[in-house]
Amino acid sequence: MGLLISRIWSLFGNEEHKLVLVGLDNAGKTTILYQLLLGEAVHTRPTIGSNVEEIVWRNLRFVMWDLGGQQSLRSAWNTYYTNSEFVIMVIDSTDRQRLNISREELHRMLTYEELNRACLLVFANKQDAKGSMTAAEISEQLNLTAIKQHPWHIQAYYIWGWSGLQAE
Ligand SMILES: Nc1nc2c(ncn2[C@@H]2O[C@H](COP(=O)(O)OP(=O)(O)O)[C@@H](O)[C@H]2O)c(=O)[nH]1
Ligand SMILES: [Mg+2]
Repeated sequence: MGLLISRIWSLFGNEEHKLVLVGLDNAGKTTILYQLLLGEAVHTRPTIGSNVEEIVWRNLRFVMWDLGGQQSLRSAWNTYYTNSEFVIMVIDSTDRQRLNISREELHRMLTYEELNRACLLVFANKQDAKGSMTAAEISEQLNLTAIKQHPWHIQAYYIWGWSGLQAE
């Protein structure tokens, strides 16, 4: 399903790779991650912070958190960014009200030096839900075209769509 996902899978080797998985609460992060990892993942430190999880699968280390959480925690999140090669942002495509929060957090995150070399993958999730925004709308709302320093891709997605996407 597109270049970025292929690049994620091409990371397999002996070295460990770090990915950051973010999105507002209820966006679908946990669901997507567990689907991708087929239940084989291991939680290493489930309570790094109240809403930060670290999940290891083979040689991939995902640090996952809910955006829009406590401000105090957020300031410490950049310490988890170091050497991350991918930022995966999950958007609930039905959640129009809070899209601006995701936009602000995304652009703020990408200014961190620790993420200089990171590629960005945005999942426009819940495409099956009634009234969901299209990936194009979300791309515009998130102002993705303003991102020049990072390769990025937005993927229309929903949880039951995985088998189809895999076949691509
Ligand atoms: N309709 C629909 N619901 C989804 C989809 N993905 C996740 N959900 C639901 O959204 C809710 C939040 O998912 P969760 O993975 O816990 O979100 P998180 O807070 O970002 O980790 C759950 O009830 C999921 O079943 C999707 O593609 N379509
Ligand atoms: Mg979750």
